[in-house]
Amino acid sequence: MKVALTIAGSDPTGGAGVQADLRTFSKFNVHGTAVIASLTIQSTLGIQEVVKIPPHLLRKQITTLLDDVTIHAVKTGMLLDGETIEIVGELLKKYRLARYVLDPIIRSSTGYPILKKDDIELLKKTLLPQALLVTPNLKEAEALTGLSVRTEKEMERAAIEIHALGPRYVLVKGGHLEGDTALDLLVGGSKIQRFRKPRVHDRRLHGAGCVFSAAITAGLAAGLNVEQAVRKAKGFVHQAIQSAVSVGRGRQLLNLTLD
Ligand code: PXL
Repeated sequence: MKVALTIAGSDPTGGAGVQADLRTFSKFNVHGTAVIASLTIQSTLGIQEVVKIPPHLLRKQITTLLDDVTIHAVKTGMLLDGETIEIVGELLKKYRLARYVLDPIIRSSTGYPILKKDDIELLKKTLLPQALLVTPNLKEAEALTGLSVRTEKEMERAAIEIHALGPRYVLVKGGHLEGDTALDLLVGGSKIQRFRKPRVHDRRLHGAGCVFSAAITAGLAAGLNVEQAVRKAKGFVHQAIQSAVSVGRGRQLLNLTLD
């Protein structure tokens, strides 16, 4: 059995965070393991509070699991501060986790701030160089580069700049671009590739980024290369968005129950 690991936040709605990651791993027939790095208190209406897991418990969760279980691919999601980032960076290295997808969560979809300026710098220094793939959305690409990232041209420039920081591949997600196409741009392996799907209008969503990076991670665990994993994940996310579900009064969640 292939095994994927998520090191991320807990989201009680099930739409994002480890809950969504585990369900996504299952859809790809990969066994899911999960280390909780932060707790969010939230509903579909937004985040009330976030709290980090104490560093010694984060470390112990990871070392206890990894001393036993072989992990074929790993993703990180909501890491709340510098101390958390340092521990994750150190342990990714120690356990030589090569198939690593970094979802650089800097703000939540509802605008709740997650990482401070210094934390972003630390993430760039300690996690980015270890990543096989990093998956910023437009806002995260702006925060990582200091550039404006609002057009296809600007996405390309930002992706190249982030690539120079050390990850093997960069996927800049253009889901929030203006227009009728959801364009994602993949830089790495000495080329630039574009992945397009028609935008699904009128959906205010929660968790799309988490599900996308989890789906890519599952594909990598199953043995796909980065390009294949991104293509398959994009199709999966597109379908899950098309049939998004309302379970509360706020944002819709991706439908992870499809056959
Ligand atoms: O969408 C980013 C995100 C990631 N992880 C957790 C979250 C959120 C957004 O709310 O709650 C746990």
